[in-house]
Amino acid sequence: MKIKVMENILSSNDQLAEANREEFNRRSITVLNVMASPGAGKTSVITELMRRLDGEVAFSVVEGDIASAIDAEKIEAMGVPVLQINTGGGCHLDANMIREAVQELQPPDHSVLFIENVGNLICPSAFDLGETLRMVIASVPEGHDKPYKYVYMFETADVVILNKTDLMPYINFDRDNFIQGVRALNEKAPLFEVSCSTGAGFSELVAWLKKQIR
Ligand SMILES: Nc1nc2c(ncn2[C@@H]2O[C@H](COP(=O)(O)OP(=O)(O)OP(=O)(O)O)[C@@H](O)[C@H]2O)c(=O)[nH]1
Ligand SMILES: [Mg+2]
Repeated sequence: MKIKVMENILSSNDQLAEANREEFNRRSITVLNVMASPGAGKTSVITELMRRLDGEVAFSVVEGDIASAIDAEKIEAMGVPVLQINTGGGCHLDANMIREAVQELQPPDHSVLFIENVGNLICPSAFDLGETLRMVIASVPEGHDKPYKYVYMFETADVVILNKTDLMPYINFDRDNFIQGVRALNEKAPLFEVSCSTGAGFSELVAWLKKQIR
């Protein structure tokens, strides 16, 4: 019975996600669903990308957290339109939340919308939001084994980012093993190794993002 309920929830979410996707396509809005563990660097990567592309394209951001507006305040301080969703305990965003958020935010045509999902590597991957691209961020302190454990997250990624590479000298992180784990699940997604602290790897990531903008 429980499985049936879950199937119904997912299929109604898929319908709403498809409607979101149609609207994003019609209005040429590039939507990135940013997913990662708590603290892996979702907000840091989003803010660094927006800083580097400042003036080249319009941005808006939806922030998903169980509680607080800490991340939304950081985005607001940059002068970027932002809407915070508090899920009140829910471990992921869903397509209906994004539909309502977009009605309120009204991102302009040809803009980029970042959706920072709730921090975890499990639930967010099961819920299509209607995004253009799924961005999955792993970070060095979490360890190289994450792709082997959180398979669906890495399997369905359109781009994988390894953040906090500046910490590589201090942490027992097997880079080759991490890359092998990602590639065993996902041959296509580009993989960028970056550091929000030093800026390493960002010029390549920015060049990739520019090519995705519609
Ligand atoms: N050393 C180092 N620290 C980083 C890097 N990127 C982010 N951090 C730090 O890691 C911490 C978490 O970064 P956030 O960007 O807030 O991570 P998040 O994934 O948005 O976190 P939640 O929204 O709480 O899930 C902050 O203290 C950042 O300053 C990096 O490349 N190197
Ligand atoms: Mg954050």
